[in-house]
Amino acid sequence: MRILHTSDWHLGKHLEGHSRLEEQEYILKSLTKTIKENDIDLVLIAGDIYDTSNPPAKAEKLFYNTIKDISEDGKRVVIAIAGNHDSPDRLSASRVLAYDHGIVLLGTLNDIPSVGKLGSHEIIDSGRGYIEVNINSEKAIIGLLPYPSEQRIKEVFKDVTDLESMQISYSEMVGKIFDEINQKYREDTINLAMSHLFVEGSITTDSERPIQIGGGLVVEGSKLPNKAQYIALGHLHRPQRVKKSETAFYSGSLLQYSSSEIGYSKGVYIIEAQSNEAPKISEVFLENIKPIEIWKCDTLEQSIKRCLDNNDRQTWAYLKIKLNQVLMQSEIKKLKELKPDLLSIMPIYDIEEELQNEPVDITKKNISQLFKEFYLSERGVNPKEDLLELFDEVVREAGDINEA
Ligand SMILES: [Mn+2]
Repeated sequence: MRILHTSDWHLGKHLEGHSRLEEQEYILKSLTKTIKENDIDLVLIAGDIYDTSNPPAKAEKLFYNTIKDISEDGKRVVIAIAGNHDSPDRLSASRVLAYDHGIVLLGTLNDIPSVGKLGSHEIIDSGRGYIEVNINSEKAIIGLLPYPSEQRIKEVFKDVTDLESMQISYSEMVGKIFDEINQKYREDTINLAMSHLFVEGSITTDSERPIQIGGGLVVEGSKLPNKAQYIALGHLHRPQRVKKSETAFYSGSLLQYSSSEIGYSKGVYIIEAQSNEAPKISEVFLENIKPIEIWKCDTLEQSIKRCLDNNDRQTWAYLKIKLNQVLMQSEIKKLKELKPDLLSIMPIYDIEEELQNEPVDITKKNISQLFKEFYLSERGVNPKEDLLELFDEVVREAGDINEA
C-alpha cells in the first residue's frame, strides 16, 4: 500500500492581513499531481485543515474540490481528522456524503465511521479510535485520534468515576486510547495511526497555536502505539521525526506560515507499507512559490531600491530599516506601493542600537527615566507627556500602597 501523509493546510490563513489562498490553491494542485503520479492508495491528512473554526466559504470550497480531485471518484481513499484549529462538527458535517467518494472525515473520537462502501474500497470494521479498511485487496488498521482537547479526552473517560482520585494525566489518557488502538493491530494487516497533538521534545515554530502551554497537553513519546508501523502526526509546522521514535512523523505545514519557518523546505511523506515489515519512508518536498524573506536595510533609500528591485519577484517580505528619525506616512505609503507584498515595516532607530550596546546601570536611573527609554526602544518614539504623567501617577500610588 502506498500512503501519503500531509497535515496543517490551514486553508484560509492570513499572514499580517494578506490572504494565502492563491498559494494554497497552487500547492494543493501540485500535491494532487504528486499523489496521482505516485500511485498513492491512501492519503492521510493529520488535522488543521482550516485555520479557524469558522473558515471562509472559499477555503471550504478549496478543501472539498481538492479531496474530491485526490480521491478520483473513490479510486483512492482520503482520511482527514480535525486539528486544534478545526471545528470538529464543521469538518465532519458532510461525512455521510463523503464515504461514496472514498473520503473519511473525523471530528472527534465519538465519530465512528460506518462499516461499508468507501468509494471503490471498503470499511470492514470500525470502532472508537480505529477503522479497518480494505484497499485494493490489502487490509489496513488505522488508529484515528482527532485532536484530543483536554475536554474531549475527559469526555471519553467520564465513566471512569475515580478519574480525579487516580490523578490520571493528559498524557496517560491519550496513552490509554493508543493502547486500545495497539490491541487492534494484527500481523496480517498494515498498521497505522494518525493524530493531532504535541509529542514531548518536538520542535515548534511561531505559527502553531500552542496546545502545550504550561506543559499540560504534552504527550510522552512512550505513549504512542508501539505496534504501529507508521504514525502520521499533525500540529507542528516543521517536518520532523518524533524524537526517540522510529515510526512517528510530523509532515509539517503546506506553506511557510511565519518568519520562523524560513530555513527549511516544506514537504509530505510517502510511505510504502506491507504487513509485518518496516515501511519505506521518503520525503517529497513542496515547492516554495512565494517565500517569506527578511530584508535588512541601512537607509530609507536602500529600502526603496530593494522594494523596486524585488517588485516583480514572488516573495513576502518583512522590511527592517535603520533610521534616526520617525518614518513619514508618505514614505510608508511609497514603500508599500513599490512592493505591495511587504508584510510589515520595522524601523530600527539608531538610539535603540545605542541603548543595546551601552551597558546600563539601572540603579543609577529613576523609574520614570527607565520607562521613557523602554518605551523609546519598543515603539521607536518618545512617550507623550500625558502618558508619562500617568505612569508617574501609577508609580506614586503603588508607592503609597507599599508604604501603607
Ligand atoms: Mn497547525
